Amino acid sequence: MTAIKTDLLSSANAKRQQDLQTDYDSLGERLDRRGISIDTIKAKVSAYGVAVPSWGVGTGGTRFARFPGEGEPRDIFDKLDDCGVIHQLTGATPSVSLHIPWDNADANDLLTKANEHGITFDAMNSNTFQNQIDTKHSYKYGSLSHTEVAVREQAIAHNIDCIELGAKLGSKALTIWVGDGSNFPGQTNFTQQFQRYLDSVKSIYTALPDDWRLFTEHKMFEPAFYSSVVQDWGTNYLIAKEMGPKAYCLVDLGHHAPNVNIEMIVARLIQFGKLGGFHFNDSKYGDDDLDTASIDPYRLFLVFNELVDAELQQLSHFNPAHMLDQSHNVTDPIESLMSSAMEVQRAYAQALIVDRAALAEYQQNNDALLASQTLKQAFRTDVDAILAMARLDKNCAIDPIATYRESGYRQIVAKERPAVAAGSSGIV
Ligand SMILES: [Mn+2]
Repeated sequence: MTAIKTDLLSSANAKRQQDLQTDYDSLGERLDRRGISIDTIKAKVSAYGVAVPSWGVGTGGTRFARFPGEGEPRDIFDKLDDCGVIHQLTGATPSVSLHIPWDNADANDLLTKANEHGITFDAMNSNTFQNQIDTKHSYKYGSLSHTEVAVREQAIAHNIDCIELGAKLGSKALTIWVGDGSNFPGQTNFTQQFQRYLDSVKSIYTALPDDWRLFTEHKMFEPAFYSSVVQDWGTNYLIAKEMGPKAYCLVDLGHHAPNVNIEMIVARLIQFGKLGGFHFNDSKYGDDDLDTASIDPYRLFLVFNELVDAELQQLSHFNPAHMLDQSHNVTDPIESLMSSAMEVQRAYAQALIVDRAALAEYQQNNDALLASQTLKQAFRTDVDAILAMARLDKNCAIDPIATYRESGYRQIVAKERPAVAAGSSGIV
């Protein structure tokens, strides 16, 4: 199934193609002077993909309220349709990450729908941070680290269910989501709580197929506000280390205190073979779940600078999973996700054109100013034409957001999908 009509896409591209060619040739000439082949960069960008979270295509919200948009997806099949549009127009999001039980459905039905859109399934995400209709025990006081064994066993069993469904879908990773922590000093014994968590994760790890990876994600706060059981990258690294070679750390850009040097955390995890991947988003104050690169595109570029450096070294165990994880409270989620996927590609392209030989020499000679300027030169380069040409080559949209608006997709699905009540908050 093609969600956006191909003749509409072709005519939208035809209007923009001549200008794009001029911009691409001009950038190619400038990069050539720096010894960089624009076509090589384009090929790498073209092969790059970032996974879309199924929950991202619904409107998010805060603890205050959620304001659903028109044509909200009603179930996982609507969500996969929306994900299909994002990939059709950007060519940058070949896979979708499911969250269970929100997205529970028959594996064959899920595969059929994904195949219609030419997309695959990325990491499976478990949910033991809220009670579900069929959960016997409550997660109010935690899940994998709960004081009661029955709650822990229920949470472990849920994670194993996620692996079993994922195995049928071709997924190769499980990301464990927990809300465990505490809200008051003294509420929990830090050591015992973490030990219970480790023991539970070990049970999940043991059930993991040999060709799967286990991802854990650190988060400084929320939903627990005094302490989180996996509060920082140090604890996250300890988990991966304790579990074994299939366990890796995820870095969610929003899960750090303001001003934390995230690119350095990334470098440390790469150095010790434990970088599992990313949840891309941005933040201004805390875990705001803002659109990727909407606040600090330079930080995203600096993260990719570390990734490209590792890619060039061809390190073993370096195969990070890339996913968007953000909350769209005031925008059309499809537009935000397309824009964010392109921002991630932009940071990658900019990092690819860093003059690494020059950088290494400036570092060796302690030339701080020119080392910094070398990164800035790449960051300041407008690589739009590279991304757009990579899209055009794949029959995607030169301008995905304009084409999406011209298609009227949102208005069409708004008629097919009746509005849902704005009851629940949209924490993601
Ligand atoms: Mn996340």
